Amino acid sequence: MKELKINKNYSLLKNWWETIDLTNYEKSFFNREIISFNQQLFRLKEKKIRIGAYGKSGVGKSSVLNYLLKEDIFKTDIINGTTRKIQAEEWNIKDQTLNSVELLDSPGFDFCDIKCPDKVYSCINHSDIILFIVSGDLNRNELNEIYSLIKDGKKIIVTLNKTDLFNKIELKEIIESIKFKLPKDLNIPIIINSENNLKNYMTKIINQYGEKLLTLNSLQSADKLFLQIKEQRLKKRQKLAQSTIGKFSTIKASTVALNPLILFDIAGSFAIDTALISELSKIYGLNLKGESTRKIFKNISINNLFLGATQVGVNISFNLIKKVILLTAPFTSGLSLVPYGPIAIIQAAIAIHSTKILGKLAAKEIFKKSKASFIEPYIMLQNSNFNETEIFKHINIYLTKRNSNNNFVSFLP
Ligand SMILES: Nc1nc2c(ncn2[C@@H]2O[C@H](COP(=O)(O)OP(=O)(O)OP(=O)(O)O)[C@@H](O)[C@H]2O)c(=O)[nH]1
Ligand SMILES: [Mg+2]
Repeated sequence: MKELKINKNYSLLKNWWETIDLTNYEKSFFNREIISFNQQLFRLKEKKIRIGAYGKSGVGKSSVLNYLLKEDIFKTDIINGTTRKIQAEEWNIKDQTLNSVELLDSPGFDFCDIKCPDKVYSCINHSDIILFIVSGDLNRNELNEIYSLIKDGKKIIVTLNKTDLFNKIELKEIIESIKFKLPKDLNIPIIINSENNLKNYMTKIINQYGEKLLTLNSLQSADKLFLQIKEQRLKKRQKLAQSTIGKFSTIKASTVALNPLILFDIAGSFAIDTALISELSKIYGLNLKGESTRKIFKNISINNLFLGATQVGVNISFNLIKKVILLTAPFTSGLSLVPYGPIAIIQAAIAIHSTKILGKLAAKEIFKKSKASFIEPYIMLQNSNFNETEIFKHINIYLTKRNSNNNFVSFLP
């Protein structure tokens, strides 16, 4: 049964990824993220979980991993900055569902001589579990790093190393202080690295939840990448949509201004409005026609009656003035055209203004329609059953943060 679930998620994700259809520009722009995600997808397929060690220089990251491996694989030294780049090693533990466990060693985040600190963070950020290693109470920098990992929705296990340097009372105080500094609602585990404590804890977590942590992290990585791609696409479309709306408002303004004697041409203006909606829908990849554009138009008109009320009022009063001018024209023999100039200009201005509003609202409607049309990693993540234990609280944090940060409205015209 368990086997099936990871396979199913893998094929869903893979199929989704194939529908994204990246442009060459996107491929080069998101190159690093795409590589990382492909690796994540590969690890999901191979059922290979990744655990990354992260922390300050010299806290004993390499030593802790060697302790788990029961072998001195990673170089350790009393001098800070021993580890200069990310290194991986396989950890053989007995597990029924996962095929392998990969341990990742990293340079200290505070070590000033690393070539690409961003790359280290990003690499660690793609781990399914992060062992945040400390050798005493948390300082401000460590806390900042932990908080950004939390914000990124990562699963963190704080590991307290070098415990032999403290007596029992000191150790208790340190743990209390760390607990106090960490967010209470997340219940981040603090595990002491002594004897087989960490190894037993990690083995248990991996055996019980490894498969799920790997799957959820893959969905999360997909969602993060998708958000970035989506944002960039929306920004590009925003420019195109803005110029299209501009073009249509000019057309409308000129028809109104060219035809000043005809009272606001509702049929003509409706044709322009629906053509605009249809153009906008093409920009947002929906390609709406006939009935659907009319529906959007109707939705907007009904929803925004109040918003447009003042406009309608202005229109009516100008139309009245026009009517009066028209009626009086034969008697004044053309004199009535004198005050007509400014009215045409105002009407044109109203046409521009209302077309812009219509365009903006239509884009919002079209964007709403274009959203939930296929299986997205976000929907898969939301529908996953991860509420049952304390282990997956980071996913809830991720989903909450994601929804408050990404409404995309600011990227619409
Ligand atoms: N007393 C004590 N020393 C330790 C412990 N673990 C590691 N050390 C020592 O701490 C020093 C640094 O250990 P490393 O494992 O190289 O630390 P690191 O975090 O990988 O350091 P960088 O790679 O430089 O960032 C070494 O001299 C280790 O022998 C421990 O549990 N107790
Ligand atoms: Mg090291």
